[in-house]
Amino acid sequence: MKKNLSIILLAISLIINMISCKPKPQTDYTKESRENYEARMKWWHDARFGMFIHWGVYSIPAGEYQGKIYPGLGEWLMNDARIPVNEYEKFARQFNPAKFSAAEWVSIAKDAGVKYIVITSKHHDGFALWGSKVSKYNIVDFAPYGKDVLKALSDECAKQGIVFCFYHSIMDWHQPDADSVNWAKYREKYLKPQLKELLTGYGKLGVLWFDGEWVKEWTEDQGKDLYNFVRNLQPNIIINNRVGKGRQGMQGMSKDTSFVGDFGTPEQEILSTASAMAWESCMTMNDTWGFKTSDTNWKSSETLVKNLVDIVSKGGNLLLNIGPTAEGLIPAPSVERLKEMGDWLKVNAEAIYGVKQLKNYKEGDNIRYTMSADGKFINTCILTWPQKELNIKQIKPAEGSSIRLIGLDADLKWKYDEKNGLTVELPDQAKLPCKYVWVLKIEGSEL
Ligand code: FHN
Repeated sequence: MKKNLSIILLAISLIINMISCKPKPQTDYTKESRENYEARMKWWHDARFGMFIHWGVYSIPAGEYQGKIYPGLGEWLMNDARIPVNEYEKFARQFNPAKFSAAEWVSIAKDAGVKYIVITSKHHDGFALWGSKVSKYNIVDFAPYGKDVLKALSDECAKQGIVFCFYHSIMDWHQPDADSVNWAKYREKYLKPQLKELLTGYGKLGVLWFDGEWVKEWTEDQGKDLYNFVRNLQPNIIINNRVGKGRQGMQGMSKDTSFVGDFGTPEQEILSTASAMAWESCMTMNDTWGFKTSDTNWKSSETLVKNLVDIVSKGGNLLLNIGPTAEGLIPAPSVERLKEMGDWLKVNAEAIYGVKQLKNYKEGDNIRYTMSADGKFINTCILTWPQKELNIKQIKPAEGSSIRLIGLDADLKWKYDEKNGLTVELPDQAKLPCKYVWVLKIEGSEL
């Protein structure tokens, strides 16, 4: 009797085991409803401003190899200087960013008004910034530093309320299997297992930002498969269009909606007009992504703020890059610019975060519009100060609307008629609340 009972119990436990070990059916997320897609994208649309971080072994040579400064991008040095894998590995052996502080990086981002951070978990050179079990070519096992910087950043982002995201290169200059003969093996035994580590070891991620998809081995079908692989591990994650083959060069938007990916990725460009597709411009502050000592061609803070305003008025996001040094420091010119952007955003936050797009997002070259989420207020962003008054034709103020310059506690005098439009008397320049791009908040509607 006792024996029979144990056999029955054993059989039950075997059945339970079989059921729980059965692979979970994979969902095809490329068939998601529009409603679901929009709900998933909401935080990202509201965020508007992200920080891109290109950091890796290339920050050691910083654009120079064997006494020669290479003209290309800092992070492309391995390719541009034709550095053999075993030679490049010597840089990895030295990677010891002793001054890296996750708390400081995230504070700088937070203070700049950034809402999400996208860091290169692996760039084209194949070096992993986390303690990967798939390959020893990583910051914990291969470099003297020996610590997982992604873990430190992910913990710090959670603490400071910043959404944490990864950039990941599909192509790989280090992995021997990443060639046309062994591509399937590289994809299944290396690329996906590494991604699984990232998607299961760092909490809830905001975005997976793929790149390096232009290699001939990569196909749209593989892109769709990878998209589903990622979303089956993190269903609410957002994935850029470089997961597939849709993007059209640096303009970055997908050829059409049949291509996989949640948003377009113009690179070093701002779309010339708004788009029905979600998009994010990724841009550098100088001319390189990865740190390069000789690159001092910094954009001014004014240009960066104007770019942000222009992008947001057209319904896009800005992903602004920093390239930290080999010591683990954010270059001083970047820190300075981020601080100035943060100062501007502290005053003008309501014109940027969570806003909606107008049908006509601009008026002439000097005005960009955004609209409050409830549709009640139009933010009129003035790019060049017009002195005494501003005349605009595309906005009709609500009767009795008080018109104010954001950051200045005073009602401005205005008049409106159908023929001449809206004329607002502007405050004295000495009283302005910021150094560039001023915003008039108008209760009213678009004509
Ligand atoms: O080759 C990369 C480059 O190094 C950098 O990462 C940029 C960022 O968008 N993307 C690639 C080129 O499209």
